[in-house]
Amino acid sequence: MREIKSLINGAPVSAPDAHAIAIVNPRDESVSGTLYEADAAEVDRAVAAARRAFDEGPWPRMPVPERQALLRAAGARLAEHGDELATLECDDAGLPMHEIRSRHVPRMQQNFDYVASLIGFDTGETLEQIPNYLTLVSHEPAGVAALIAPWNAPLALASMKLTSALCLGNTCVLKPSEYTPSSLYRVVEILHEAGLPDGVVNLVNGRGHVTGQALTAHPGVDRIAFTGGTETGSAIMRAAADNLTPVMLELGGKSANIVFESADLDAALDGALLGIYSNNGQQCLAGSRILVQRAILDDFVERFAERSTAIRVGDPRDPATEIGPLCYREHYERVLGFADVAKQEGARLVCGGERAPGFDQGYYMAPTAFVSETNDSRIAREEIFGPFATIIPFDGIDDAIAIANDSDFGLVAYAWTQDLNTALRVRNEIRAGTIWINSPLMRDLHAPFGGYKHSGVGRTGGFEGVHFFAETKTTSIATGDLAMRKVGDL
Ligand code: TXE
Repeated sequence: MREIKSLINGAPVSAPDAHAIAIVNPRDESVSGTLYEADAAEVDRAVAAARRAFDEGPWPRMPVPERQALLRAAGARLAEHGDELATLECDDAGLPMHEIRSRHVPRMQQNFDYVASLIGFDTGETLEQIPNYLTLVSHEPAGVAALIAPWNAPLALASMKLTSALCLGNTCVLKPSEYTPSSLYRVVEILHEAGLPDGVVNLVNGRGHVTGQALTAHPGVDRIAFTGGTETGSAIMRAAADNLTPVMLELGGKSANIVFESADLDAALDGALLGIYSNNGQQCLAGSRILVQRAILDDFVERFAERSTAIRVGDPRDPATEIGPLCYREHYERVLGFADVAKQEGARLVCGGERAPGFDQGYYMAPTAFVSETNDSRIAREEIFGPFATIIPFDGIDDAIAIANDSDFGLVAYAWTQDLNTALRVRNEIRAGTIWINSPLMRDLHAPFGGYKHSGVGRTGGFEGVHFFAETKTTSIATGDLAMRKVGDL
């Protein structure tokens, strides 16, 4: 049985009377360990450790080439532990093991390598256009970062936050989701084994309203980066407001995946299936509203149903599994509950809508799709965050763009068409942070990623993501004798 505590200055810590939470494996509902929750006092110790490492420790003062080498070494060491980390994550999150191993673990290493390269180019600016002045613009680490990670892809998402914060010399306190603490606990241990100085990465564990709230309201925190639900995002912004702590929020989505009649329909079908069902359907960038041009609707729906019902739902450790169990019971019940909502709303069942057949235990859901004639239904408006597609017919490009934009969210949009003008109109007129044309789920680490509207605040990735964790300093130096205006000189 695993024991998950806080890791402060590299050492496991927990109060004798800490609230204990069972860590449940969604595959069979067995208990695999215990999480000892950090209360406000323990969070305070973690922030103090990060503060000391920032104010006095070697990390922010380390020459860039040395910090680059340490980041690369840490990424490589984590990758060496890829099987171990993937197993821990699979057991907590229910994600297919082979997906974690082949996609999330390499992504984690790429995050370390990428920021190590990036900071080599963060050389500042020299401005010389105003005579007799030399002005320097430089970036300094902001201080202590609070990093709050979700449960749907802990290794891939938390490592992006960690690396963006660490690379400039910040220190941090990481709080994983209480449902998936195990892989990130091991990550923090491995970072210490790789030589990261004590206090640079501290870890606290616990529920959002206890540990998360204490961390985000803490006056010693200089930046907060969060990935999770939209309501939690606003709670965090409120908690940060008293201290005026800048926040970066990566929130939910209800993204349109638009299939035009001008599409390569085989590719569009593959892309639509991947867009909604990969990562067990639990991803912010899911193409969860599949908008299909009416002329091809019947054919598309028939083929979508055929492929969805053939998807292998099962034990996430089995290499043949394409969709594993959902992450935790309340979430599974909520996703399943949307099938009833859909029926009450008069949507047409295409496939699924029920627990996956053949399982007595575990949070397995059959790949599900409904056709909703309207974009005003709850299944078209709310983020469901599971293997649940809402298919919506449209008549022409104006209609498609209007439906796509008629959402509180604006994270991504996908469009499938062979017509250049259609693609460009989608690109220009859809209000979303990322647009994928004839392409599923592609993420270039150089490119900022984030949402319009309720999908988020700020961007991760590239300089924009890294500079969230920086203060920008401007220094002006007089380079010659200045004819200064004299005051009080009678
Ligand atoms: O996430 P929460 P939940 C969406 C998805 C899902 C819904 C709810 O629609 O159905 O959110 O999921 C911490 N102060 N996404 O409730 O609560 C929490 O402990 C500080 C989208 O499980 O947002 C965890 O570490 N922290 C998504 C993290 O926030 C708080 C990923 C995320 O959990 C807190 C996950 C508080 N007051 C869910 N309350 C995405 N964008 O990819 C909670 N937390």
